[in-house]
Amino acid sequence: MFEEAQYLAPVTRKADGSIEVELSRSHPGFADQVYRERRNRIAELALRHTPGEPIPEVDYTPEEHDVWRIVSAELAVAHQELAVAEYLHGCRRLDLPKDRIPQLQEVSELLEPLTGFRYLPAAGLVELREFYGTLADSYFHSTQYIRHHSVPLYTPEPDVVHEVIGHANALASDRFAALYRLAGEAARRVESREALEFVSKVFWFTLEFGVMAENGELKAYGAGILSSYGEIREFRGMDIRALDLAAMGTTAYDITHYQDVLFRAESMDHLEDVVGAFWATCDDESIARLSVAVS
Ligand code: TIH
Ligand code: FE2
Repeated sequence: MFEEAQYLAPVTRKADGSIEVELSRSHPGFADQVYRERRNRIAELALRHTPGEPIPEVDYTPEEHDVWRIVSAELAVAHQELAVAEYLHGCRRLDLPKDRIPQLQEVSELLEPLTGFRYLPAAGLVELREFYGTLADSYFHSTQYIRHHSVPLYTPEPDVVHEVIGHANALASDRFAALYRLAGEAARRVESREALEFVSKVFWFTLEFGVMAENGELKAYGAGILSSYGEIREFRGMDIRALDLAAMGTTAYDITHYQDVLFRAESMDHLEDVVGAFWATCDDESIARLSVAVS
């Protein structure tokens, strides 16, 4: 939840102190009063959370648990065929519930002994520097609501399916967790807004939407592909380009539809050597040089 932030529904406090999530007219839940009420309550919970305290529990409805059950079963099948081995390794280690939405506190407690990562609830937009910076401390800001039941295949809005099935399974792998941390360290190191955006775009085209060659086949490791059973069935037909820092850091993308440009790493080692090393060492100057190379 970060670049995605630009799509997130704004959260406002009304005069009477209550919290309102402003869904846009085009949101599938816009006309659904019950869903809107849920979103307001869940945002309120996140705002009440104090770091260090357990993450407040959401009393998900049977209908919401159904969405998780259906989506997670579909995705588990797709993952066997289309996800990279390192992600599947994370799935086996984390072993998420399939029949109900797990509480973020529970996800956090499953994850911490594996790689040290913990979850924090986010009511809405988390500022770029904050979202990435805290990755360096092994914290992942996560939304807690679930997508509207009318759009289980794909949502442009990050939800608990995306944050947990997409990201937590990756964060359960030591190798992916190390990459997330390096992205966080890079975000803390760079100073200019331009450099921070470059770092976040490299994250977008890798940990969010990255694909990888594996045994002669194209597999996905990006959380955004791995949480959408619409998109995961389509990514092999997209415009697949070679891994290229300058291109990833400067290519524009539209969050509201399937990503049509994807960058392919040749292996886990390749991803670590190029992107991991970039995040480990980049600064404003090196990023300015990379940006000039493509403009
Ligand atoms: N499109 C993803 C899904 O349907 O699970 C969610 C998001 C990924 C990245 C941004 S929003
Ligand atoms: Fe994400």
